[in-house]
Amino acid sequence: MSASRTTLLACAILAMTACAASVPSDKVPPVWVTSEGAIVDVPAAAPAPAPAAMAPSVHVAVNDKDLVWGDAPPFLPPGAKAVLVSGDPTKAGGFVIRMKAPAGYKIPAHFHPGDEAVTVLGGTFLIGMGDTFDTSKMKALTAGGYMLMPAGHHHFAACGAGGCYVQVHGTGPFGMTYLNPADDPMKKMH
Ligand SMILES: [Cu+2]
Repeated sequence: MSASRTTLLACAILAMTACAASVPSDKVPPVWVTSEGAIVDVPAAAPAPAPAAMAPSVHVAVNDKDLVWGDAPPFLPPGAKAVLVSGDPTKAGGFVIRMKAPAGYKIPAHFHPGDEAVTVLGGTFLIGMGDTFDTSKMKALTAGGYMLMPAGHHHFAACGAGGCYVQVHGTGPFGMTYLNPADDPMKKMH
């Protein structure tokens, strides 16, 4: 890491007023600091416009208590409740889902066509990577915890003590493929 990057990292961690003295504000490029403390430059150029095929965004501002819950979609094992907070997972574009399930709820090994991001809102969410469900390989995430599962990565999940309440976001179209077809709840329905 270069000296200037080290300075930027320190600036990002300290209060902004502490940085103003050492780095003129007009010389500090916009940066993000990652979860591991790395610096990511924010490009000066504007992002490319969204593809025309993408579903238009719709304004959402909702409190947790006002969400209307239903049974989770049938591609998830039964027992979970879910609500689509924004977007449409069946179309191109961003979506946000919330899901609640009781302690002991399990999702067998599977993968998705796009990245899957999970933010834990309550309880304990257990996540593991690999081709078969293995409790010993799982990490427990609690409220405020976050997980990003890259597209195509094999993983499995469960709810720990207190059940789990998670927010899932990603970019559609969303899909779910179970590594063992016998685990697919859609197939079990027929
Ligand atoms: Cu998943």
